[in-house]
Amino acid sequence: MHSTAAATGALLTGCSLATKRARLVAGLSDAFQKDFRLGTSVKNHTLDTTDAPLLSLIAQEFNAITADNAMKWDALQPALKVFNWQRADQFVEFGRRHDMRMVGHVLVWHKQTPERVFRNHLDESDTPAFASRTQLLGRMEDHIGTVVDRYRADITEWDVVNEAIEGGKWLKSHWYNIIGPEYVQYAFQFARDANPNATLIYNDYGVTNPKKQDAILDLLKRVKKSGVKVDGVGMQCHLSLEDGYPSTKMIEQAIVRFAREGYQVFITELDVDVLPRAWQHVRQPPLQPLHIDEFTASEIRALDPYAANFPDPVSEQLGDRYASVFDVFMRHADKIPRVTLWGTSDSESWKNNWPILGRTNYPLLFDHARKPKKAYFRVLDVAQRQ
Ligand code: 9MR
Repeated sequence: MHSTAAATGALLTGCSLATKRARLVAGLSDAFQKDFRLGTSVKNHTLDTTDAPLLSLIAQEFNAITADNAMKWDALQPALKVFNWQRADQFVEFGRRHDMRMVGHVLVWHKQTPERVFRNHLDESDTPAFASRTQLLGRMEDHIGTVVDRYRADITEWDVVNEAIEGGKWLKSHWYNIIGPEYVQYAFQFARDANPNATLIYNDYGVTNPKKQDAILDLLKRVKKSGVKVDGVGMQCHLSLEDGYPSTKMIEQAIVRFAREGYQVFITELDVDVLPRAWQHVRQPPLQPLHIDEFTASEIRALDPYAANFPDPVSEQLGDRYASVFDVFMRHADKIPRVTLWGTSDSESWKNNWPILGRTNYPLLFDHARKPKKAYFRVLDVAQRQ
């Protein structure tokens, strides 16, 4: 099905870690075929420009895809009852052509949802009053029903609700404030009604924090009690090299805990930030990042240290980190149906622009020139050691 040329070329030229067996592997996802699906996210830009080399690399190396922005509310329903399917259709067409598992991301989130969704449309003032609970539930039902039904035959895994918990508490989003905590169970109910056979996931970041786990498990218990089934928990896994947080052990504990509670565990947005965290530089509120050019020369050296090149020792460290988390995923492959990276090549990563705009980051498995990195071969090595 896939052409083997690209990966074979990569393996032959890429790294001494490639074993003889590695040369026989068509792509990274093939190496994990017996363990879990290996996915990546696809950017709007990639779909808009039909970036053929990147799309063929994706088809070569991965067997699952998530649209990083094309299926968010603002993309699919920019104005009330006005749907725009163009990009999402392209995404699905690509997945279909390559027989990939397609993940719908995301039905209900507080971000990338037009403010008007939460407002009373009959109120024509500049700052219209909030929608009523009934109005908002109606819009949610309409959005979820329309979207899930349209892609019923192709999208069998949905991130239904994203990031409802902050720290150990409910995030006070418009969804929460207008509908109450039941908004989560309604979202799952509407998705289930629209596609009873789909795998429905609750997705969140920072889930290695035990307080956050408690809150997520409470949330899931509420949904279960209401008679609605949630199939899985999505652990985003945006990791950092700087302080090794969260530790591999914490990641493992989270996987084991969610699985013990009866949920499949999906690794949904894996990447490893190699730059200093720099959160202190985000303007708050409203979480506005500064551009790296706004800093002094010495600050730039500290905050964006690898702008010219990615030093070997750091590349090794990145490889170690990837190898250790994939070791854990392999040990728990019976609980994990899919591991998805949040992007393919370093140049497409959101981590180049967050929490500072315009830095040069190296969080993924393919470098800025789309060549496989040491980390790629370390991950491949984990697959082949078993
Ligand atoms: O990758 C997405 C990036 O292009 C967007 O600017 C960003 C804005 O909200 O969302 C990114 O994806 C997020 C995902 O949808 C949910 N988890 C966190 C991801 C990184 O911010």
